[in-house]
Amino acid sequence: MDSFLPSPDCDTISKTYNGQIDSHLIQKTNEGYREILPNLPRGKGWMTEHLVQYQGVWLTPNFALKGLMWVQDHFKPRSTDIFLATFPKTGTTWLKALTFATVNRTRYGFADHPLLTTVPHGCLPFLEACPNDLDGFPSPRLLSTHIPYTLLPNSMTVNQSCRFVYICRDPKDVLVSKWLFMNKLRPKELAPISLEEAFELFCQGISHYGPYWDHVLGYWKASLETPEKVLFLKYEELKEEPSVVVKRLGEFLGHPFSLEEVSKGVVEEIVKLCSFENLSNLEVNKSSVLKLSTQIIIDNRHFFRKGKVGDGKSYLTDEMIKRINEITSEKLLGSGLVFGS
Ligand code: PAP
Repeated sequence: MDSFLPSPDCDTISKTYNGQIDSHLIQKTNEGYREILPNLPRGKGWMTEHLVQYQGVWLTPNFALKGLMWVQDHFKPRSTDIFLATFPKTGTTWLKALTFATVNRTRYGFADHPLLTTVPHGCLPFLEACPNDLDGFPSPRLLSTHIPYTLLPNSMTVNQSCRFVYICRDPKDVLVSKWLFMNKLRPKELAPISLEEAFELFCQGISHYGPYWDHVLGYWKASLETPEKVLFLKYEELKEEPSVVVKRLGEFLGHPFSLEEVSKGVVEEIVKLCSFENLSNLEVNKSSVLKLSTQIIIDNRHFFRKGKVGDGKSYLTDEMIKRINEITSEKLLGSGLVFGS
């Protein structure tokens, strides 16, 4: 199978969104975008000055909103597509690495694996960022998205047998990881946002692709209704028992590990290759950058901070922890989904 997809040409993507490549469909999305933008509710941004609320979700007014509108209007899914769906800072980088390594395990040796020289985000394209490029990609396509399940077009969720792998994480760790990350990316002319401010915004749901709890619940419910289509994972479980989760991942993706592979330690090799310790110490992840658009260029090292469970609590006051736990219990009540304390 041929799943190693080259990193999208992000310069092209950004030109596309800026209207410099004059495709009819891009123009249509841009027209719709210009029409709705002025009337959308605004909230304070974490990385950009503002976020806007569209169909109940908070998005950056340029990149994320246009990306969502494009996907809803024009994306053509294939029944073989596999999407890694995440809310930012819940384990996207790790899940990308594990999925890529699992699906391509017969193709690459562990000594000269693409993940040793390419940031996981470069191995697996971001759906919202590459509208023009995807048609030419071979099947099965491995793509990632931050779009909430409920906002995906029916062509992805109902009419096709696309599969989704979702990973969630304790909201306290998501909040703190996100706050530290976004302040690094926030332009110098905007004052950094304080933890108190970030906390308030997060609790009100005003964060990229937020509210967080709605995002999680959308995929959680879909995983209960159609478990063959949506695999729901937790960052904490992955930390606790990575080999068990990787085996589940292989099974779900239609690449189950054989007894021989298990006895030869292939699962453990994948876990080791994709571990925080390994990836964060690679030269490419210490010194290269990811160009998501002409405006958004991110140092790869920012995707690897601590990679720990429970680190959020060391930044938050007892009062903050209590409040966020209460919101979480309230929002998840009756869903069957729980996070640790
Ligand atoms: P993104 O949304 O910007 O892609 P994402 O990868 O979802 O970020 O989340 C980053 C978090 O995952 C960071 O958590 P921290 O801030 O609490 O440390 C990052 O350190 C962690 N992370 C990245 N790679 C790994 C990995 N291989 N194993 C475990 N955690 C990881």
